[in-house]
Amino acid sequence: MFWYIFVAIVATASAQTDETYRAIAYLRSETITGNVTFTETEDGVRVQGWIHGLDAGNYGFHVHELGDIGDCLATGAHYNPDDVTHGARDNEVRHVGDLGNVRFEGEGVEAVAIFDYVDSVIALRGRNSILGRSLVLHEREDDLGLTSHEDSLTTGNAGARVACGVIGILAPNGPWNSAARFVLTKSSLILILSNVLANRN
Ligand SMILES: *[C@@H]1O[C@H](CO)[C@@H](O)[C@H](O)[C@H]1NC(C)=O
Ligand SMILES: [Cu+2]
Repeated sequence: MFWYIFVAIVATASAQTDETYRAIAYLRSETITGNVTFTETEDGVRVQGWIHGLDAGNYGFHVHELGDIGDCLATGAHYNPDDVTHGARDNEVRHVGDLGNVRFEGEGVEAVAIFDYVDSVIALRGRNSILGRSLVLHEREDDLGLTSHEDSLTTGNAGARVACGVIGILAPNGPWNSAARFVLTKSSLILILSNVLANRN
């Protein structure tokens, strides 16, 4: 009987959670325009972006801890719930928010950064969730914790913040809390009750 109840609950819950979870951030300043989407996949979060407005080169790119974009300084430090040192995106030891650099390519004002990768550390739900925090683009290259500069192991010495945007919900527009998504429907209730009755001695 419990097996049937379990199956009915799982079937009901999963029927409502098959939509892909996605978030979006827009980067805006006087000169910079960009958008970055974050999509849950089996291997992590897929990060896809397009940013325009800086010369060709590498620029530090991080998730900062707060969604306060009163100005980009108000976004606080890199999101770092494990309180570890700064590193590259593919380092074992890194801030959750360490997304390394974005690379702009092209001539002069035509330069754009276009990227598409999966990061296995950031998440859209749970402890490493970046939702409601912010995405920050810096004026310089992030040294990925590899130089002797005093800021290398905290900020990558990436300098000032040239654009920032809040990471917000793109989809689904319903509740994101799976516990709150479980609704006892009439059909699952009938299934449960019929199994209770069938197993009664
Ligand atoms: C992001 O920017 C690109 C380039 O302008 C555009 O094609 C795309 O539709 C934008 N995506 C969103 C979600 O705004
Ligand atoms: Cu940063």
